[in-house]
Amino acid sequence: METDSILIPLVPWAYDNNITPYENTCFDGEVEQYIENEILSPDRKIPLRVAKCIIIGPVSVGKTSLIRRLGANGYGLKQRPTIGIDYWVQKFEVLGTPFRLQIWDTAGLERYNSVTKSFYRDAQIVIMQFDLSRPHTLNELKEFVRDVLTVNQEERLLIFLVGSKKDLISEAQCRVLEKEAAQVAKQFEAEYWSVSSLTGKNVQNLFSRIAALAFLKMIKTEIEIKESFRNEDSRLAIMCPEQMTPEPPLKSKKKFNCCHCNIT
Ligand SMILES: Nc1nc2c(ncn2[C@@H]2O[C@H](COP(=O)(O)OP(=O)(O)O)[C@@H](O)[C@H]2O)c(=O)[nH]1
Ligand SMILES: [Mg+2]
Repeated sequence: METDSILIPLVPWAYDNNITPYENTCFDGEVEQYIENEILSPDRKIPLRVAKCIIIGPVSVGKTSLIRRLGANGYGLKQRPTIGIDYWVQKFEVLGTPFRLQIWDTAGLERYNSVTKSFYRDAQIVIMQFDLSRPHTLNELKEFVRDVLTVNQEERLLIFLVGSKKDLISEAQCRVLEKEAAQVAKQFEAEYWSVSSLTGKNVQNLFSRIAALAFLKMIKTEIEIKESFRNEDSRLAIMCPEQMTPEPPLKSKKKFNCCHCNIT
């Protein structure tokens, strides 16, 4: 185990089970079995699974602070500065399997409306962030989301709507804003979270939930692909003997292979 990883033995709870399209999600028997047999089997090298997570939203809603707060918890978050875009890597260990979230930040480019397509491209997770202490930022978010969806296919994305700076508002104000946010979350099929990067409230829970759902989605896709190969193999094995046109007799006795049929 890597010492600086966040451990995820179970899928963490959603912030509010009524504001998520991913309710009742868990690591089921099929996933556990796949991990045990295909990933953690001693004779296999474990490939590193990485998911790209982008954080979008208006200037000053606290995007950079959210990532920094995750790093400040003392886990293995590393900053990788690039031109115009920063990305950080957070290590996780999900059900004993190493997993990484690559978290991309716009590095202030949103100010000039010049976030490039490469920022959005191939993202598996989108965090749409607004500032609970400036409710108009919730509406401003919609424009950013449109850009993401034009570059990525919607069904590939896990979407999270995050209201930040919870420490600046009262519980009563928070409840009102969460009702509004729930409607936007529904519109984009997103899961909602209220967080504070100042106090750290819910920051690690949010990213653990993101990592668990992203990992689960990746493993489910791997299982599906493996299943489809297995089905294709058995289909070919059935088709092969009947579809072979008889070969003329061979002069020398030679062995050759056709799919899975050994014909001598
Ligand atoms: N009180 C409070 N201030 C915050 C919080 N998160 C960020 N800020 C402040 O909001 C301002 C903008 O934050 P920043 O992370 O740079 O926003 P970005 O432009 O979206 O990356 C900074 O002054 C932060 O200190 C929070 O959770 N609570
Ligand atoms: Mg920033």
